[in-house]
Amino acid sequence: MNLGRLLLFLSSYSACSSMMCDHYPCYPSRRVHHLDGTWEFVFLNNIDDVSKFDPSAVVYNDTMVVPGSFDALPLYSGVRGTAVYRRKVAVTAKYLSRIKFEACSLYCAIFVDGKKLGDHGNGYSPFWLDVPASESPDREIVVVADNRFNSKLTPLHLENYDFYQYGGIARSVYLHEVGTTSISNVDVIIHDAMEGKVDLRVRIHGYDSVSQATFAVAFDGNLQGQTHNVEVSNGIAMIVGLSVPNHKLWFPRTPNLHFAEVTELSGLNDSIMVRFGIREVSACKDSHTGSMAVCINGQPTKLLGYSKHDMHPAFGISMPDQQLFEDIHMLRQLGGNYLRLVHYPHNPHLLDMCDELGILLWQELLGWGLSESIIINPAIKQDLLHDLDEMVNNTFNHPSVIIWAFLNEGASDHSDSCDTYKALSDRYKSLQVNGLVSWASSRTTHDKCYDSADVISFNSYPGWYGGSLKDVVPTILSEADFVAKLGKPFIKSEIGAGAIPGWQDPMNGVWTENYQSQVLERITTTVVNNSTIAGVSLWQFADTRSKPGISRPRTFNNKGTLDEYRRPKQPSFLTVQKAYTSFNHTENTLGTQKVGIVIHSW
Ligand code: ADA
Repeated sequence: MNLGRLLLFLSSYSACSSMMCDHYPCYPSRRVHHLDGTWEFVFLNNIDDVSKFDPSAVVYNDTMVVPGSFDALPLYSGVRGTAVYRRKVAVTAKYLSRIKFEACSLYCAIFVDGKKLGDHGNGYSPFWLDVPASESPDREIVVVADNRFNSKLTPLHLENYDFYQYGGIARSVYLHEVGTTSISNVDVIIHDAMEGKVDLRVRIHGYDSVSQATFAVAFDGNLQGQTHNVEVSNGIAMIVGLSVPNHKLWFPRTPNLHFAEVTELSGLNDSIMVRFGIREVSACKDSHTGSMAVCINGQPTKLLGYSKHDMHPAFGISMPDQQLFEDIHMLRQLGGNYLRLVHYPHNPHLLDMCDELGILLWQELLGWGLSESIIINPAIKQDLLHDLDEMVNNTFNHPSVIIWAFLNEGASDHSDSCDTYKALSDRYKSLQVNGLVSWASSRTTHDKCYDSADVISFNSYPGWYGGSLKDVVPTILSEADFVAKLGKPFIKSEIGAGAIPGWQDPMNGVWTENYQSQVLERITTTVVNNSTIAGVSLWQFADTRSKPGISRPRTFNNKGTLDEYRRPKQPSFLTVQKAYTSFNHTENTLGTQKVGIVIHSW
C-alpha cells in the first residue's frame, strides 16, 4: 500500500467524515454541481424522429423548473411531444465528468457542447453518462425530453397503462467532476446481520486499466485499522468479511442507520460515503400462529399499508420532499407501516425518508399488465434486466426496501412467461439484494411461475370488479388458504374499490364513499385478524390521474382513500385507521416517533 497516500488520507479524514450528506451516496472528495433550478425551455410538437434531432438550431421561448414534470403545468397540460431544456454550468476546465439524472421522462437524449452523450428510454430510473473533458470551463447542457410513446425508444412505457405518464427532467440532476476511473457506488451486502458482518461491493467506473485497488474503510466515522488491497474484476472490487463496530440492527421501530466511507488509496483519488441499515429479511414461520410471515431480523412483521404512485396533479412525478413526507405522515396517521411503491422506481428521497422513519417498502420495475408475447420477447427481457440492474445499483443500500418486484399483472398464467420471471428473480438473487422477491399477480391461483417467488402476492377486486360485498371476505380467505399450501407468505398486493371524492347517495352504491368504506372495512378487518395473510397494500393510497378515456370517471383512478390532493375520503380513512391501529404489532412496527392521530375536516 502507498503509505504517503494513507497518511494524507488520515490527516484529511476527520474533516471528510464529519461531513454530512444531503442524500446518499455522496462523494466527499469530488466537486459535484447540483443542476436543479431554472433551465431554458421550449416545447416542440412537430419533431418526427427524436433520435435524429439536432438541438443546435433550437430557439428557446420559455423557462422550466428542474426537477419537474412539464406536462403537469397548466400551460403544457396533457401535451405530448418534444421538450428541449438548456442550461450552462461552469466546471473545472480539462476535467472529465459524469452527469447523473435521477429520472428523465419518457425518452431523453443528452447533449453537452452540441455533442450527443447518450440517451435513455425509461422515465423513472436513474442513469449516468460520461462527459468528455473540455479546454473551457463553460459547458452547455441540452436535454431533449420526449414524452410520446415509442415502441423502439420507450419499449416499457405502453400507452394503455392505468396511470398518467408525465414527461420532463422529472428528478434531480448532478454533474460530478471525476478522473478517468472513479467509484460509482458501494453496495453493503449484509452477510450476517446478527453479528454485524458485511461485505462491500465497490463498483468502479472506467475500470479498463485497473486490475487492483487499495481501499480504506471507515464505519460511522471510525477508520478501520487495515487497508484492503483487492482485485478489480469487470468493474467490481469485493472487500469481504468486515465487521461493523457496535452495530445496531435496523427494525421498523428502531431504524438504526450506519455509514460507510470508502476511499481508494492507490490512484483513483476518489471516495464515497454510503448509508445503510443492518437487517435480515426472510420468509419465516410465525411460531405463535404457524403461518408464514415476512420477518425482519427473525421477527414476524405484519405489513399493513397501501399501494402508492409517485404522482400528484400539481407536480406530476416530481413531488417535492414536503409532499413525499406528508404522504408518509398520512400513512402513519392511518396506522400503516408499509407501502407498495407502484409501478416503477420511485423518488430516492422517499426511500431515504422511509429508511429514517422505519417504513417498509416494496419496489417494482416498470412493466404493467404485459401480455405473454411481450414478456417472452427477448429484447423486452433484456430491457427488464437492464432496468433491474439500474434500480438495484441505485437503491441497494435502503434497509426500508424489503420486497423486490417486477411485472405487475403480467401474463404469468402462461408457462412460457416463466422464463422471464425466473431470469428476473435470479438476477435479484445473484445481486444479493437483502429482501424477498415477488410480483403482483392478477392470475392468482392460475399463476404458473410461483417457483420464482419468495412471497406470493395477489391482486383481485372482490366487490368491485365482480361479486358484491358478501364476496370480499370469502375471496381473501380462500386465496390465503391456497397460498398456505405453497408454504410461502401471502400478501394481498391490491384490493379495493372506487369512490368519487365527496360522493354520497342513500343507496350506497358503487362510487359512493360509503360503499368504498364498506369494502375496505371487510378487507382490513380480515387482514388484521388472520395470520394467514402476511400483509396488504390496499389499492390505493391517493387517487391518481389515469390515461385519457371513458373507463375512469374524472380520468382518475378513484380507488384512493385520499383524493389526489390528499384530502381524506372520511368514511374510508376512519375505517382503515380503526383496523390498522387495532393491530397489536408485538414488535411495534409503527415506530418510536409518535404521530398524532388527527383527522382534518374539509
Ligand atoms: C390493477 C393495476 C393497477 C390499477 C388497478 C385498478 O390491479 O395493477 O395499476 O389499474 O388494477 O384500479 O383497476
